[in-house]
Amino acid sequence: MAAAPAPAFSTLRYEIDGAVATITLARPEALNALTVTSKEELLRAFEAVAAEPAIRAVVLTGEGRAFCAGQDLKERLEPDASPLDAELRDRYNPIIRAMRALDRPIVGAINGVAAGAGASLAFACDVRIAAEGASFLLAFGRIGLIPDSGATWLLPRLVGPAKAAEMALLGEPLSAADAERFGLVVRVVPGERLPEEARVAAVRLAGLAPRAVALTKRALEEAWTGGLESALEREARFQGEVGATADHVEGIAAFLEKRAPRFTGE
Ligand code: T3D
Repeated sequence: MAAAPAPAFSTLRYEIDGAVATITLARPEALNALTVTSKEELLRAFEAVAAEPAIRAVVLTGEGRAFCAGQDLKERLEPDASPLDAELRDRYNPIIRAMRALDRPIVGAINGVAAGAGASLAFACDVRIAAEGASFLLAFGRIGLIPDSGATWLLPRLVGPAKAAEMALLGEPLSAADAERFGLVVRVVPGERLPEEARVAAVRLAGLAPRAVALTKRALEEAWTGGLESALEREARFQGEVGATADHVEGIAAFLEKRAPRFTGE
Protein backbone atom coordinates (compact mmCIF):
# COMPACT_ATOMS: atom_id res chain seq x y z
CA MET A 1 0.00 0.00 0.00
CA ALA A 2 1.40 3.44 -0.93
CA ALA A 3 1.74 6.00 1.87
CA ALA A 4 -0.34 9.22 1.75
CA PRO A 5 1.59 12.34 0.58
CA ALA A 6 3.77 13.78 3.35
CA PRO A 7 2.27 16.80 5.15
CA ALA A 8 4.13 20.14 4.94
CA PHE A 9 6.07 21.62 7.86
CA SER A 10 8.26 24.71 8.39
CA THR A 11 10.54 23.62 11.26
CA LEU A 12 11.14 19.98 10.36
CA ARG A 13 11.35 17.69 7.37
CA TYR A 14 8.96 14.77 7.12
CA GLU A 15 10.07 12.31 4.47
CA ILE A 16 8.73 8.91 3.55
CA ASP A 17 10.87 6.31 1.83
CA GLY A 18 9.08 3.00 1.41
CA ALA A 19 7.80 1.94 4.85
CA VAL A 20 10.10 4.32 6.77
CA ALA A 21 9.26 7.91 7.76
CA THR A 22 12.15 10.19 8.69
CA ILE A 23 11.46 13.23 10.85
CA THR A 24 14.36 15.71 10.86
CA LEU A 25 14.28 18.66 13.24
CA ALA A 26 15.41 21.47 10.98
CA ARG A 27 16.32 24.67 12.82
CA PRO A 28 20.09 24.10 12.76
CA GLU A 29 20.88 27.79 13.37
CA ALA A 30 19.37 27.35 16.89
CA LEU A 31 20.62 23.78 17.37
CA ASN A 32 17.05 22.61 16.62
CA ALA A 33 15.76 24.21 19.84
CA LEU A 34 12.02 23.77 20.24
CA THR A 35 9.65 26.66 19.58
CA VAL A 36 5.86 26.60 19.91
CA THR A 37 5.65 25.98 16.16
CA SER A 38 8.24 23.19 16.15
CA LYS A 39 6.52 21.45 19.09
CA GLU A 40 3.16 21.64 17.33
CA GLU A 41 4.70 20.37 14.12
CA LEU A 42 6.54 17.53 15.83
CA LEU A 43 3.29 16.34 17.41
CA ARG A 44 1.57 16.64 14.04
CA ALA A 45 4.34 14.60 12.41
CA PHE A 46 3.90 11.73 14.89
CA GLU A 47 0.13 11.95 14.39
CA ALA A 48 0.68 11.68 10.64
CA VAL A 49 2.73 8.52 11.18
CA ALA A 50 0.04 7.08 13.49
CA ALA A 51 -2.61 7.68 10.81
CA GLU A 52 -0.58 6.03 8.02
CA PRO A 53 -0.45 2.22 8.36
CA ALA A 54 1.95 1.91 5.40
CA ILE A 55 4.66 3.43 7.64
CA ARG A 56 6.21 0.70 9.75
CA ALA A 57 9.18 2.47 11.34
CA VAL A 58 10.31 6.03 12.05
CA VAL A 59 13.70 7.72 12.26
CA LEU A 60 13.94 10.88 14.40
CA THR A 61 17.06 13.00 13.89
CA GLY A 62 18.32 16.59 13.73
CA GLU A 63 19.86 18.73 11.01
CA GLY A 64 23.29 20.24 11.54
CA ARG A 65 25.55 19.68 14.54
CA ALA A 66 22.83 19.14 17.19
CA PHE A 67 20.03 16.66 17.68
CA CYS A 68 18.00 19.15 19.72
CA ALA A 69 18.95 21.80 22.33
CA GLY A 70 15.59 21.57 24.14
CA GLN A 71 13.27 24.49 24.77
CA ASP A 72 14.11 27.57 22.69
CA LEU A 73 15.23 29.82 25.53
CA LYS A 74 14.87 32.99 23.44
CA GLU A 75 11.19 32.25 22.89
CA ARG A 76 10.76 31.48 26.59
CA LEU A 77 11.71 35.10 27.41
CA GLU A 78 8.92 36.51 25.24
CA PRO A 79 6.21 38.28 27.28
CA ASP A 80 3.39 36.06 25.98
CA ALA A 81 5.20 32.75 26.72
CA SER A 82 2.92 30.23 28.44
CA PRO A 83 3.51 29.33 32.10
CA LEU A 84 5.86 26.35 32.31
CA ASP A 85 3.27 23.89 33.66
CA ALA A 86 0.88 24.73 30.81
CA GLU A 87 3.67 24.48 28.25
CA LEU A 88 4.52 21.00 29.48
CA ARG A 89 0.90 19.81 29.67
CA ASP A 90 -0.16 21.36 26.37
CA ARG A 91 2.91 20.97 24.16
CA TYR A 92 5.70 18.75 25.49
CA ASN A 93 3.82 15.93 27.20
CA PRO A 94 1.57 15.21 24.18
CA ILE A 95 4.70 14.66 22.03
CA ILE A 96 6.22 12.21 24.51
CA ARG A 97 2.87 10.40 24.87
CA ALA A 98 2.50 10.21 21.09
CA MET A 99 5.98 8.72 20.72
CA ARG A 100 5.52 6.12 23.45
CA ALA A 101 1.97 5.24 22.33
CA LEU A 102 2.92 4.97 18.65
CA ASP A 103 2.51 1.35 17.58
CA ARG A 104 5.52 1.68 15.27
CA PRO A 105 9.17 1.68 16.49
CA ILE A 106 11.15 4.93 16.54
CA VAL A 107 14.89 4.90 15.84
CA GLY A 108 16.62 7.95 17.35
CA ALA A 109 19.55 8.92 15.12
CA ILE A 110 21.34 11.13 17.64
CA ASN A 111 23.56 13.24 15.41
CA GLY A 112 24.84 15.70 18.04
CA VAL A 113 24.02 17.17 21.42
CA ALA A 114 20.61 16.28 22.88
CA ALA A 115 19.93 18.75 25.70
CA GLY A 116 16.96 19.45 28.00
CA ALA A 117 13.71 18.39 26.41
CA GLY A 118 15.82 17.42 23.37
CA ALA A 119 17.37 14.70 25.53
CA SER A 120 13.86 13.62 26.53
CA LEU A 121 12.95 13.26 22.85
CA ALA A 122 15.97 10.96 22.47
CA PHE A 123 14.97 8.97 25.58
CA ALA A 124 11.44 8.50 24.19
CA CYS A 125 12.74 6.72 21.07
CA ASP A 126 12.71 2.90 21.11
CA VAL A 127 16.27 2.42 19.82
CA ARG A 128 19.04 5.00 19.76
CA ILE A 129 22.13 5.08 17.54
CA ALA A 130 24.57 7.93 18.17
CA ALA A 131 27.16 9.74 16.12
CA GLU A 132 30.64 9.81 17.70
CA GLY A 133 30.34 13.47 18.67
CA ALA A 134 26.85 13.22 20.18
CA SER A 135 26.12 13.80 23.86
CA PHE A 136 23.18 13.85 26.26
CA LEU A 137 22.75 16.71 28.68
CA LEU A 138 20.03 17.39 31.24
CA ALA A 139 20.67 21.12 31.03
CA PHE A 140 17.84 22.01 33.38
CA GLY A 141 19.60 22.65 36.72
CA ARG A 142 21.71 25.42 35.17
CA ILE A 143 18.54 27.39 34.39
CA GLY A 144 16.79 26.56 37.67
CA LEU A 145 14.43 23.93 36.29
CA ILE A 146 13.91 20.24 36.85
CA PRO A 147 14.22 17.57 34.13
CA ASP A 148 10.91 17.24 32.33
CA SER A 149 9.17 15.80 29.26
CA GLY A 150 9.46 12.32 30.78
CA ALA A 151 13.19 12.50 31.62
CA THR A 152 12.71 11.67 35.33
CA TRP A 153 10.82 8.50 34.38
CA LEU A 154 12.63 7.43 31.24
CA LEU A 155 16.28 8.12 32.07
CA PRO A 156 16.62 6.02 35.29
CA ARG A 157 15.09 3.09 33.43
CA LEU A 158 17.54 3.49 30.58
CA VAL A 159 20.83 4.11 32.43
CA GLY A 160 20.02 3.17 36.03
CA PRO A 161 19.16 5.46 38.96
CA ALA A 162 22.73 6.40 39.94
CA LYS A 163 23.81 7.66 36.50
CA ALA A 164 20.43 9.34 36.04
CA ALA A 165 20.86 11.18 39.35
CA GLU A 166 24.35 12.36 38.35
CA MET A 167 23.04 13.66 35.04
CA ALA A 168 19.90 15.21 36.55
CA LEU A 169 21.44 16.79 39.64
CA LEU A 170 24.96 17.68 38.54
CA GLY A 171 24.11 18.28 34.88
CA GLU A 172 27.01 16.05 33.84
CA PRO A 173 26.93 15.46 30.06
CA LEU A 174 27.00 11.86 28.89
CA SER A 175 29.26 11.30 25.88
CA ALA A 176 28.20 8.96 23.08
CA ALA A 177 30.82 6.42 24.20
CA ASP A 178 29.52 6.46 27.78
CA ALA A 179 25.93 6.34 26.51
CA GLU A 180 26.83 3.09 24.76
CA ARG A 181 28.52 1.79 27.92
CA PHE A 182 25.37 2.57 29.95
CA GLY A 183 23.09 1.02 27.33
CA LEU A 184 21.38 4.28 26.37
CA VAL A 185 22.47 3.88 22.75
CA VAL A 186 22.87 0.58 20.96
CA ARG A 187 25.76 1.73 18.79
CA VAL A 188 28.09 4.67 18.18
CA VAL A 189 29.10 5.31 14.59
CA PRO A 190 31.08 7.99 12.70
CA GLY A 191 28.80 10.96 12.01
CA GLU A 192 28.82 10.45 8.25
CA ARG A 193 27.62 6.85 8.71
CA LEU A 194 24.72 7.73 11.02
CA PRO A 195 21.92 8.33 8.45
CA GLU A 196 22.66 5.03 6.71
CA GLU A 197 22.98 3.07 10.00
CA ALA A 198 19.66 4.51 11.19
CA ARG A 199 18.02 3.75 7.85
CA VAL A 200 19.23 0.15 7.89
CA ALA A 201 17.90 -0.33 11.44
CA ALA A 202 14.54 1.24 10.49
CA VAL A 203 14.22 -0.84 7.31
CA ARG A 204 14.96 -3.95 9.34
CA LEU A 205 12.28 -3.03 11.89
CA ALA A 206 9.86 -2.20 9.06
CA GLY A 207 10.31 -5.71 7.67
CA LEU A 208 9.13 -7.42 10.84
CA ALA A 209 5.55 -8.49 11.53
CA PRO A 210 3.84 -5.16 12.39
CA ARG A 211 1.43 -6.45 15.03
CA ALA A 212 4.20 -8.36 16.82
CA VAL A 213 6.42 -5.24 16.78
CA ALA A 214 3.56 -3.10 18.11
CA LEU A 215 2.77 -5.49 20.94
CA THR A 216 6.47 -6.02 21.79
CA LYS A 217 6.81 -2.24 22.19
CA ARG A 218 3.68 -2.14 24.35
CA ALA A 219 4.71 -5.15 26.45
CA LEU A 220 8.14 -3.59 27.15
CA GLU A 221 6.48 -0.30 28.04
CA GLU A 222 3.86 -1.81 30.35
CA ALA A 223 6.41 -4.15 31.97
CA TRP A 224 8.11 -1.05 33.42
CA THR A 225 5.11 -0.25 35.55
CA GLY A 226 4.06 -3.66 36.89
CA GLY A 227 5.51 -6.81 38.44
CA LEU A 228 6.49 -10.17 36.93
CA GLU A 229 2.98 -11.58 37.44
CA SER A 230 1.34 -8.92 35.30
CA ALA A 231 4.15 -9.24 32.69
CA LEU A 232 3.58 -13.00 32.42
CA GLU A 233 -0.15 -12.53 31.96
CA ARG A 234 0.31 -9.67 29.46
CA GLU A 235 2.77 -11.75 27.41
CA ALA A 236 0.25 -14.61 27.30
CA ARG A 237 -2.52 -12.22 26.17
CA PHE A 238 -0.43 -10.50 23.49
CA GLN A 239 1.07 -13.79 22.30
CA GLY A 240 -2.45 -15.17 21.89
CA GLU A 241 -3.23 -12.19 19.67
CA VAL A 242 -0.14 -12.32 17.43
CA GLY A 243 -0.22 -16.12 17.41
CA ALA A 244 -3.54 -15.90 15.55
CA THR A 245 -2.18 -13.70 12.73
CA ALA A 246 -1.35 -14.71 9.18
CA ASP A 247 2.09 -13.14 9.71
CA HIS A 248 2.83 -15.75 12.38
CA VAL A 249 1.86 -18.55 9.98
CA GLU A 250 3.98 -16.89 7.27
CA GLY A 251 6.94 -16.58 9.69
CA ILE A 252 6.91 -20.30 10.45
CA ALA A 253 6.44 -21.20 6.77
CA ALA A 254 9.36 -18.97 5.76
CA PHE A 255 11.57 -20.50 8.45
CA LEU A 256 10.78 -24.04 7.36
CA GLU A 257 11.19 -23.15 3.67
CA LYS A 258 14.50 -21.36 4.40
CA ARG A 259 13.40 -18.06 2.80
CA ALA A 260 12.76 -14.47 3.95
CA PRO A 261 9.23 -13.93 5.34
CA ARG A 262 6.73 -11.67 3.55
CA PHE A 263 4.82 -9.96 6.37
CA THR A 264 1.61 -8.15 5.45
CA GLY A 265 0.28 -6.99 8.81
CA GLU A 266 -2.61 -9.44 8.57
O1 T3D B 1 8.79 25.92 28.13
C1 T3D B 1 9.66 25.56 28.93
O2 T3D B 1 10.67 26.22 29.14
C2 T3D B 1 9.52 24.28 29.68
C3 T3D B 1 10.29 23.21 29.06
C4 T3D B 1 11.62 23.09 29.26
C5 T3D B 1 12.35 22.02 28.59
C6 T3D B 1 13.80 22.36 28.31
O3 T3D B 1 14.28 21.88 27.33
S1 T3D B 1 14.65 23.37 29.37
C7 T3D B 1 16.33 23.23 28.77
C8 T3D B 1 16.58 24.16 27.62
N1 T3D B 1 17.85 23.91 26.98
C9 T3D B 1 19.02 24.29 27.47
O4 T3D B 1 19.14 24.86 28.55
C10 T3D B 1 20.24 24.06 26.60
C11 T3D B 1 20.83 25.39 26.19
N2 T3D B 1 21.96 25.21 25.27
C12 T3D B 1 23.15 24.76 25.68
O5 T3D B 1 23.39 24.45 26.83
C13 T3D B 1 24.22 24.69 24.64
O6 T3D B 1 23.87 25.52 23.58
C14 T3D B 1 24.47 23.28 24.11
C15 T3D B 1 25.12 22.43 25.21
C16 T3D B 1 23.18 22.62 23.64
C17 T3D B 1 25.45 23.34 22.92
O7 T3D B 1 26.57 24.12 23.30
P1 T3D B 1 27.55 24.69 22.17
O8 T3D B 1 28.67 25.36 22.91
O9 T3D B 1 27.89 23.59 21.25
O10 T3D B 1 26.68 25.74 21.31
P2 T3D B 1 26.27 27.23 21.74
O11 T3D B 1 27.32 28.17 21.29
O12 T3D B 1 25.90 27.28 23.17
O13 T3D B 1 24.93 27.43 20.88
C18 T3D B 1 24.95 27.71 19.47
C19 T3D B 1 23.81 28.62 19.13
O14 T3D B 1 22.57 27.98 19.43
C20 T3D B 1 23.84 29.89 20.00
O15 T3D B 1 23.27 30.94 19.22
P3 T3D B 1 24.21 32.13 18.63
O16 T3D B 1 24.96 32.69 19.80
O17 T3D B 1 25.11 31.43 17.65
O18 T3D B 1 23.23 33.07 18.01
C21 T3D B 1 22.89 29.55 21.10
O19 T3D B 1 22.29 30.67 21.71
C22 T3D B 1 21.82 28.75 20.34
N3 T3D B 1 21.10 27.89 21.26
C23 T3D B 1 21.57 26.77 21.85
N4 T3D B 1 20.65 26.26 22.63
C24 T3D B 1 19.57 27.05 22.53
C25 T3D B 1 19.85 28.09 21.65
N5 T3D B 1 18.97 29.04 21.35
C26 T3D B 1 17.78 28.97 21.96
N6 T3D B 1 17.44 28.00 22.81
C27 T3D B 1 18.30 27.03 23.12
N7 T3D B 1 17.92 26.03 23.94
